[in-house]
Amino acid sequence: MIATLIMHICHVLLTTATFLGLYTNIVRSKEWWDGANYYQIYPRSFQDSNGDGIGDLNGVTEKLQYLKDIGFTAAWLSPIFKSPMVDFGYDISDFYAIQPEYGTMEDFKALVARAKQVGIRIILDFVPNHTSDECEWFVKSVNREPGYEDFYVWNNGTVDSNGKRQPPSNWISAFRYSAWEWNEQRQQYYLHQFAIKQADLNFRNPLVVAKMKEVMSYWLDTGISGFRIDSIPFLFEKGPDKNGNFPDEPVIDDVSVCPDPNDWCHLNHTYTQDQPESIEMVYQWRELVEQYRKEKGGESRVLLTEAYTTFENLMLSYGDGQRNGSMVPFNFYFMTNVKNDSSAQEIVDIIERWMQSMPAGVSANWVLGNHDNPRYSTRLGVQRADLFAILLQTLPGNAVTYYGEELCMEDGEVTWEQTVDPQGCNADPSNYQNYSRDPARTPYQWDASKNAGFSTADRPWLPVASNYRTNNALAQLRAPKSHLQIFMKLIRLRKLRSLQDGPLKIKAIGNDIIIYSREISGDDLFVIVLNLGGTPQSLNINEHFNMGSQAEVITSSLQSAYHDGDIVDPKKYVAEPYVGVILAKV
Ligand SMILES: *[C@@H]1O[C@H](CO)[C@@H](O)[C@H](O)[C@H]1NC(C)=O
Ligand SMILES: *[C@@H]1O[C@H](CO)[C@@H](O)[C@H](O)[C@H]1NC(C)=O
Ligand SMILES: *[C@@H]1O[C@H](CO)[C@@H](O)[C@H](O)[C@H]1NC(C)=O
Ligand SMILES: *[C@@H]1O[C@H](CO)[C@@H](O)[C@H](O)[C@H]1NC(C)=O
Ligand SMILES: *[C@@H]1O[C@H](CO)[C@@H](O)[C@H](O)[C@H]1NC(C)=O
Ligand SMILES: CC(=O)N[C@H]1CO[C@H](CO)[C@@H](O)[C@@H]1O
Ligand SMILES: [Ca+2]
Ligand SMILES: [Ca+2]
Repeated sequence: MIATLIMHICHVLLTTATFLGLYTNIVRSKEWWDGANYYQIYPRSFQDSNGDGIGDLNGVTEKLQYLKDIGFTAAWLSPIFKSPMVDFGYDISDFYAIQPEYGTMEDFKALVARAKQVGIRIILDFVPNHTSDECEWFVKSVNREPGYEDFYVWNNGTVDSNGKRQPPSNWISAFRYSAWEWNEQRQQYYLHQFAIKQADLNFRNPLVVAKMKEVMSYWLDTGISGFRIDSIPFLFEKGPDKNGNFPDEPVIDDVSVCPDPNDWCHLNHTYTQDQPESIEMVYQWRELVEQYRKEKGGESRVLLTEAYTTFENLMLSYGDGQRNGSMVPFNFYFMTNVKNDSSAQEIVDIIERWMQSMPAGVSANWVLGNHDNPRYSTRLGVQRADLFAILLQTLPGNAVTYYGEELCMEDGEVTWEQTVDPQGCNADPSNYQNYSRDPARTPYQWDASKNAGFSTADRPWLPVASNYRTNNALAQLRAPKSHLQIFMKLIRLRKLRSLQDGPLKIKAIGNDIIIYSREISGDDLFVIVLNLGGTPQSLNINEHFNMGSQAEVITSSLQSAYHDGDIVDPKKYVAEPYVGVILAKV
């Protein structure tokens, strides 16, 4: 099966190179991580190699060639470390060990070796904010072992007028309810910004900072190409005052937005999020990877950072003018603000704001999905999924793809009984669908066989989405035109000089049309036209970008009537409903 898949990919690669002249102008990028194509693998859902229903490292290893054939530069793996799995690996109990159900250290080494062979860089998820309460460090901290006493954020709490113990502050966990949990043994509360079993490390303790740097160096030594760092805004909380008290957070200004007092959104997180020290840590980690390269050689190691935060903080995580930070601060500004009903002008503004606000010498990045959000095919409409793939891949800088987006996978159906995500389980049967992240985590759809070829188990850990028989990788490789083939072409195009380095000129026409050009002087002129709306629109492209008398269709959305290689008159162009198209001046 795998062999046939790969054969099909080779076939596709040979037959899609219609615009041959273009492929000669491929530029060498400045650093490998600049202008790259990143792929997020959720290992639990990617490929199960041993039939236990859970994706694993050997499964990933098997599929590295497939990712390379699609054209990805690097893959980052959601956490693979030892964990009781209450938050599916974001609750690490041993930062130096592999979770047994995912494989062994030997399997991991084989994965890295195979990745080097095929030319895909491996990036690991680094989860510094918290550890599992089953982590040895936490157990030592509970026992107040020397060196570990203040590894976590501990506090006595208070006693109310009825003599009842109360948490130190009103802080709420991102997964609902108090962020403080009483520990009987130590007779103190500890802080957990996420699940009860995810105890926040105390980054105000230099021993913790040093320990986490040790963890990073350990994994860099295995030959990985960098880290994706989790939950930056949560690293630091406001420290206690001289009496050891933590301040309450104010309720949000407009309570009607989130009336539920147990819900995280009820409070204004002035003390538990976005403390300036958190970004300072990112700068220190950048220094670590730079220093590592100086000492050990090899190519540059990348940092990608995860932060749902203000626009200003996202820009600051690139660097503050004095110090460098993240190479790829995930552009969640794009992901959260591009909505199903966004107008063309709104999307253009979102893109331009990022482009114009970045500090000098860094590159943009574009993200539309991850394991915490509904898939963008579902969110923005499957009929527009290719259009958004075209947008993401033709903007300047780095593109980030969540597994399955290249197939336009949609959210799967997960019942209350099947849901396992703590954010879903902490809700109730009537509203878990508003919280559970499981629908975006269903298994990869490889082919039309049992469990979409993901697993031979009777019951995979999450059900496979019901449309897998028609929507899967193999079917898309065999079809004359498919989401995957469009996607592969986009990745190849992105390597061209005009799309790597050409400035972006972008504008909205009316409510629905986004039009932009990418061109570097002396090279190809590309014009991209996206029709967000459901009605066809005629336009004279030359009023915006002069394409002369003829333009070639390089690629377009699946449902488009245009074919790759068609020659069109730019003065009388018809933008079809929900269709994106890339044109090149002939
Ligand atoms: C916390 O409680 C313990 C035991 O009651 C007490 O010895 C300690 O002084 C308290 N710590 C603070 C900071 O109040
Ligand atoms: C949170 O508090 C800040 C000031 O401390 C205020 O400017 C902001 O509007 C508040 N946000 C919300 C959502 O209430
Ligand atoms: C930051 O990175 C730029 C290259 O992007 C480099 O020229 C500069 O020296 C770096 N600054 C520091 C403080 O490392
Ligand atoms: C997106 O908007 C269209 C109408 O423009 C609507 O038909 C569709 O249901 C919406 N999809 C979602 C996921 O909200
Ligand atoms: C789910 O969220 C939507 C949109 O925020 C809201 O309209 C709906 O009432 C919520 N449903 C439940 C069951 O909470
Ligand atoms: C996008 C992302 O990685 N989100 C993670 C942030 O951190 C929490 C806790 O570690 C996870 O639950 C999320 O999945
Ligand atoms: Ca398995
Ligand atoms: Ca924290």
